[in-house]
Amino acid sequence: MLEPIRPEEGWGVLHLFLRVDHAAVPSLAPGAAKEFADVLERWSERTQLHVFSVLGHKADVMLMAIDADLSLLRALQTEVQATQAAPAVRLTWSYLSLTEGSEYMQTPEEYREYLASEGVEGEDLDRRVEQFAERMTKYTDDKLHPRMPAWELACFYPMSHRREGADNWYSLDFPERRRLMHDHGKSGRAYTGRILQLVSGSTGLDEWEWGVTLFAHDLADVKDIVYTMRYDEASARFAEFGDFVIGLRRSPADLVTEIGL
Ligand code: 76R
Repeated sequence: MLEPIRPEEGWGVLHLFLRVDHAAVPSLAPGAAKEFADVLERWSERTQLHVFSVLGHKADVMLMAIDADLSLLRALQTEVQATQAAPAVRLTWSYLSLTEGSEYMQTPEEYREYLASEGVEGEDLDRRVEQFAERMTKYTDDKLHPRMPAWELACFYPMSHRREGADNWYSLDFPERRRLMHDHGKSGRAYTGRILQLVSGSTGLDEWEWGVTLFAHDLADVKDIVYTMRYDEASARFAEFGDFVIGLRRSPADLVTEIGL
């Protein structure tokens, strides 16, 4: 393995989309499907790898790999493509992003001012600010170093913020952007326990500005949150979306059967 390449901040998030060429399957070597499944199994132990089979024509397989080391993600990409199943497995799309914290969260200093304005003072004030700071540190750590649980469904789509006339996100001032993201967060929190989102940044890395991966137990919740958020000002005025891909979580062994390898 080559030297690790680790971004100063954030982990790499690599989505790989594979398609099966069924015409090539009959001439694969006998152990090809098993080798492909074994590679996914082995990588699941080595990194955070989420394996999905995909509904629709955009792909047959979606792999989502999250790791601090970009060399490792690159090695995974090679191994997935270089099994004996290679003649029937095409990498048709991919998406690269990095995990990131949020620039819009309240700082401990702001929280202190807010509490003081509510009449909190002395040791009580210090204690509450300290607790808040600890929560924020944990929050940022969770954002930068996510451990995504094995929920049954995934929805992936890339998005950007619009830059058009009056609807230019990047010419809004900071307080306005923060207000919009605050409202967005509030509407998102109504889905706690039903939707888990990983929004990873891809400005300068891929064609859109973020990759959005939603994990869910129920596909109706995916439809519901994306629909509801369209009405949030942050999305209604400022969001543009790419293709949507829906995946069903599978073990590597079930995956190869389901995709007909
Ligand atoms: O994590 C937090 O709770 C803090 C509030 C928050 C931020 C800063 C938050 C909450 N998001 C933030 C940032 Mn989000 N998010 C999306 C999409 O389909 C669409 O309309 C948009 C795609 C969804 C579905 C979603 C869900 N979010 C962002 C950003 C970065 C903006 C920037 O930096 O300029 C984008 C692009 C984005 C997009 N968001 C939440 C959710 C959900 C469910 C939450 C609540 C999470 C929770 O439980 O706390």
